[in-house]
Amino acid sequence: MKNRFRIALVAGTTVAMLALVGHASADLIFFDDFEGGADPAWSDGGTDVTPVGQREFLGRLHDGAVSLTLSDLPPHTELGLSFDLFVIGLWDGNESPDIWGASADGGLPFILTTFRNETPGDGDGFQAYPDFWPGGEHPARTGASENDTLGYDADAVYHLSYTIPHTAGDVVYYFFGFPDLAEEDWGLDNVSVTPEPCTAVLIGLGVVSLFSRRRW
Ligand SMILES: [Ca+2]
Ligand SMILES: [Ca+2]
Ligand SMILES: [Ca+2]
Repeated sequence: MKNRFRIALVAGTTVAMLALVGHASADLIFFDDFEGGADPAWSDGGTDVTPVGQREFLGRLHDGAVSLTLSDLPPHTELGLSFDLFVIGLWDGNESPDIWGASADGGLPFILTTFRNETPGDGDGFQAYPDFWPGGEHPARTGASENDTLGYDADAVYHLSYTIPHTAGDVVYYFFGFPDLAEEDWGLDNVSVTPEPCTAVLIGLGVVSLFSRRRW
């Protein structure tokens, strides 16, 4: 009974510490809000400022890709990426299709989808997001965190987060879009990269080893 109690105590303490420390010390290794210009880690550092709110962002981009290269990453098993995607202009979703995606290290895209910016009632077309394209059929602007806040003819902001298995010391993220018309553009803002797990796992292991040592 004593041993069982001790094991339960160790497990409980470890889980609690993991939750606490893991939350507090997610070691952010990259953040760019593009205010004052883009970080040199971007392949194309051109920025623009939104007509409303004067938010500086990476773009405006049209057909093509931009990459983010990060080196000397701390030890990790997963990489978390989050960013705001600006969808600018009257994107047509599945109709064109107006495709947007992102991938890492030349692997398969972790997002490959379409966006549609028509206002509800303007036509009956769909966008694939939040699903992959082809496949999803959702109303325009589904999942957008902001609508028409940037000051363009039509715009939407999507806050996107993806975690991928990853162990290498370097990473190259690719962001690409292929809307077909000149007035359909996109941009990125508030891009962050976080390696997981962080130091929490090491601290958790330390707690376990401390308790087993006391037992002997
Ligand atoms: Ca910004
Ligand atoms: Ca269009
Ligand atoms: Ca289009």
